[in-house]
Amino acid sequence: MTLGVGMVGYAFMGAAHSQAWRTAGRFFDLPLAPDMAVLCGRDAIAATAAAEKLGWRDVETDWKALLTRDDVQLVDICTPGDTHAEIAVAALDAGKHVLCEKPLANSVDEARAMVAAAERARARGVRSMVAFNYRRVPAVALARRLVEQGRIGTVRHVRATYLQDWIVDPEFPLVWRLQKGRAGSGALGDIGAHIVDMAQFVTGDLLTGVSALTETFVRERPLVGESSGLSASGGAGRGTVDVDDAALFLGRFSRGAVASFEATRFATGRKNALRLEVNGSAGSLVFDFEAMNELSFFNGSDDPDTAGFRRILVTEPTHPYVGAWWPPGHGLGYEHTFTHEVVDLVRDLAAGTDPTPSFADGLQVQLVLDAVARSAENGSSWHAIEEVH
Ligand code: SOE
Repeated sequence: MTLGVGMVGYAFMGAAHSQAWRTAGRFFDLPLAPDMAVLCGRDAIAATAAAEKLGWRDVETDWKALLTRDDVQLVDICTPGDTHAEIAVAALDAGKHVLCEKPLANSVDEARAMVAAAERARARGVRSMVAFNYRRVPAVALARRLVEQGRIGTVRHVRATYLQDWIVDPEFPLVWRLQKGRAGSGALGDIGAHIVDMAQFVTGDLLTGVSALTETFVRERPLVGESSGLSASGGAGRGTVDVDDAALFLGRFSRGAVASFEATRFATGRKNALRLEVNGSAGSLVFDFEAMNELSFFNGSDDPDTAGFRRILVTEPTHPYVGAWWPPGHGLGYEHTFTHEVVDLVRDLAAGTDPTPSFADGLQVQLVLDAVARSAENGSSWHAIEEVH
């Protein structure tokens, strides 16, 4: 039996999801065979070329056409955040399963509407998932397993950073990720969402409150393409940046752990540096995406003479997902996380179980992002420090 997929959007995430749909059934035993039926993009010529390159059979230029195609049972949303809610709600109401890229939406209200649609659809056996792919890094899934087993005891500290530097150049143009109307926020929603979800996933706990600051270092950038007319700021071909370049926040988890988060696009030299450290009463775990096949583990009950962070090579067949790929020691990459996401989704659809992370999980992250933005806006907890002369 096949699962017909229609994908909307074909840029970075579209390419990553296409690779996942192409490979999932070739490395994992799946109860449904993904059929890459149709790619949807507004520009017919570009979408046709992308479909050819990425392996999609047909092309549509209007996403609404996917909702009436008999060869589409699942809509995969790989578009900027400003279209997630409209497409997901319509697809679910039309009886199509939905995989939606992160963050779930650009606002809490949109996310709530998506959760409501997901719950309506679930009652009819139509399911949904939000694509926080880093949950499916084997080392991250192992970290969650170890925390669940109590191997680090009670969680005291969570320390998460996601550092990039792709817009340090002030002449980098005002692309959609830098426009609030398209992306909802800047680094906060784009990469901050990942570390919020990962921290909650690994600890199995939820944030109950945050205190935050955000910063926009470069407030005007060149406009891109046809929009390079007079900009809001008056300069020819330049536009105002209305999103955060960096977001830093402190948080508390429901079971008492305290946390620090940093998401920035101005960590010069850091390209996609995602790191999570969890300190517990009996040990610690550290995941570093730049060494994504490893997990560092400190066992507090080790002999002090020989204690230290142990480097676990997460490539054994007993580790999550790894057994389907290569022999121990060979390792996986960023793209494999999307394949694992699709594998779990397809297995849930065939079993009639709810995929995770759910839209409700996505809403929970959206609530954290919203709290961070509100805290940063009103600076409620900020205490200025006088300068000693
Ligand atoms: C940002 O540049 C970005 O592409 C995110 O949008 C992705 O979610 C992340 O996996 C890589 O960086």
